[in-house]
Amino acid sequence: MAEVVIPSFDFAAYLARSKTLVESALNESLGPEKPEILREAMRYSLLAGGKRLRPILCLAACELAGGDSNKAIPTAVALEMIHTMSLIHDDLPAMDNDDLRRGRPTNHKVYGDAIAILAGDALLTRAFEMVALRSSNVPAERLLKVVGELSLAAGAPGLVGGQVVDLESEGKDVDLDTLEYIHLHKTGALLKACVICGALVGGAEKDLLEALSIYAKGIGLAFQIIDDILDVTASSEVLGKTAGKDLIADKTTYPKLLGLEESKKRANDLVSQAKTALEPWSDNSGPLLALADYITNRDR
Ligand code: GRG
Repeated sequence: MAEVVIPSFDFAAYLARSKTLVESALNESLGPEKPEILREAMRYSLLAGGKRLRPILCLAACELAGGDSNKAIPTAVALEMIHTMSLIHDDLPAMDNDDLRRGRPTNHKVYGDAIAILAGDALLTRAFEMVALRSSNVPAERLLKVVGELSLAAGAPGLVGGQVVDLESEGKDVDLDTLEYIHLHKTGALLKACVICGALVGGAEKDLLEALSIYAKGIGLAFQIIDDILDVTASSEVLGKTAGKDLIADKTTYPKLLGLEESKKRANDLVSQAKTALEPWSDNSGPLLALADYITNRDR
């Protein structure tokens, strides 16, 4: 009997294809904002590159739920808009005060603080417009749930809350629980929204949504641990943002609390737990499993 050969999943090709799709959707997503300076500032940061991990996670989760990922494109764009807004605001002098992002001068360095704040605000609100007004052929009750998830992820229960605790913790001794709180909110909440929103558009049932929440918690924390590690091991050129910022700002990080080796081990364990949660969907979870590995193996 002929041996059955299961084609292996070509992650590099998948990533390249998804990234091209996302870049083109992002490029088409803006306009015709007025005045021109606002449009320019929004485009400057949104189209500055980046790994596009969040929209790709959203599209992959939609497919895992059995949906057509084309219908999730407005939601995927919305997630990247919220992420980009958070980077613009995070870089402001009143927050992390950074000059370099995605390999370019930060938004406020080019457009000034006021326009940078407003460009972030416009991207945040545009994200909700993408879901509510620019999605097609997705049942309204699914879109309503997506809007709810995005609100939770961006607001006090997510990014904003995590950022406040992060800012308040600067220069203080922070324990592992607080560090985990910061990262689950500041970074993890949006990553969770990516897979949950994608799956909601795809029509996921409760069991898949629960599994994806566990998956997202694992990859969210692992992502941040790797971010902390790269801050001390990689160069600004490779990262496209200022390396060594955590040390300068006297921030508590995983490497500071656990050491580099233990931090790497913890990230790997979290990714394993994340992947285990998707075992019942093993026929179609290739992209999400590979994305989880990509998070721990990345160099930027
Ligand atoms: C105003 C609603 C509102 C929220 C803003 C400023 C803020 C609240 C939160 C900060 C959130 C933040 C910047 C978290 C860091 C997340 C992180 C690790 C970003 C880097 O993500 P990558 O590596 O970046 O995916 P690229 O550039 O590849 O997209």
